[in-house]
Amino acid sequence: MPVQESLTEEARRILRANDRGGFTIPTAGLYPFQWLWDAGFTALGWMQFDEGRAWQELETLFLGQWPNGMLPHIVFHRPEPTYFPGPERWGVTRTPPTSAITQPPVVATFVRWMLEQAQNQAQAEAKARSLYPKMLAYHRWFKRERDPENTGLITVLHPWETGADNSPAWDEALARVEVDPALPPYIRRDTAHVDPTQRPHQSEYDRFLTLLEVYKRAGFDQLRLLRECPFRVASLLIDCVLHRANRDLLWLSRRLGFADEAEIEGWLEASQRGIESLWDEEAGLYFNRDLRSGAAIRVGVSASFLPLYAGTSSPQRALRLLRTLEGWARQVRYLVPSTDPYSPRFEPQRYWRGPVWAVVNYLIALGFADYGYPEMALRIRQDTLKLCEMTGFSEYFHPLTGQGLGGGTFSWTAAIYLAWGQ
Ligand code: 9YW
Repeated sequence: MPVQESLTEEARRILRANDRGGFTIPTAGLYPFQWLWDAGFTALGWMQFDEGRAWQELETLFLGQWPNGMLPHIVFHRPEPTYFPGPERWGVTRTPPTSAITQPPVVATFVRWMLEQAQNQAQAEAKARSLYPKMLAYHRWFKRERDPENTGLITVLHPWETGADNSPAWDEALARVEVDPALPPYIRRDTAHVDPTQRPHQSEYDRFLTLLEVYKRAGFDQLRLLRECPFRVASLLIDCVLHRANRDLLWLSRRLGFADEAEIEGWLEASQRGIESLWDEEAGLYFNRDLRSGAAIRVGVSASFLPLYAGTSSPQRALRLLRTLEGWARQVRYLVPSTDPYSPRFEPQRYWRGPVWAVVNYLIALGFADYGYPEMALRIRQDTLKLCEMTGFSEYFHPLTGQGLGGGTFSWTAAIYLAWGQ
């Protein structure tokens, strides 16, 4: 299915309109800052028509990196009252202000892809070389502060870190977080921009914000939070994205002549083991894990297919995943719903509880292609392009009707259209 010229133009127009000078906001009003994994996808979109601007997106993102290597999930480059919680609520006194948690670490993978496809190789190599030590510091932070016992799985401390905030996978773990009775009052901004039926519930939001108070009380000390944080999960999105990012960091290390191979290979061995321990033979899927109880979180989500993208699955498991997704495809019109459509928790219009997200589709399709299933990869690509063509570049889409949901004129959806159109 060829992409439409006029929509390619529209996608570029969206990136330009959301450009705030060096960083691209996901969408005006709802998300007026720079988000970590959005920046990766968006850079790939820029790469299709303005390489210099693409590299700048990542350079600007790293202005928010902490001295300990952590790359925060939001960089608040300049004040914007339309979003909550902003920098005051996070209480991080840095310039630029940032949040205190991270997000799926896609950057090293995008740097590799950008270097591979750059027309201007000299520029790309110089940029990749200057980003490399920062990415290495970030990945070292993950290992040192989020997997100090070398379990092969990263401990995630907030649903926002997973990128899939209100996924039903977090329901029980989040319900165990007792809402802080002294939680400072707040006014949500998200439901002023988007229909509340497409957004998380209030009870979830209270817990999201309670966790911020927990971090502040712990002085953002990660090792202390590994013991004390009431929300601790292993997230397939984080682990699989990090595994692939480490493979790509290893590739970059070799390509650019750095000497960190042994260290990165050690991480990969551990995460290979960790991710494969999340396999569930009966369900034919990978499940997230609750690290407080140690139990598998037995609800299928779109991230359940990401070990293909990571490259950790065996061919047998890959075939089971294919069959599982074919089953899901009988229940919905557009792939890939963010929650198993057979699950009683499936809500086709609510955020990460059912709708289709273009960025996750991109990763899942790559995984199926890597394992020798080009038909499934093509089906996912075609569904994604069709959704954009039918209803525009929405934040997410209804998997039964194709309706565009959440915010409109969304940067990472436009970026995927550009990247997939090539
Ligand atoms: C929030 C920006 C972000 C994404 C997340 C998505 C949502 C809400 O929007 O987060 O308030 O941070 O869940 O994955 O990066 O697009």
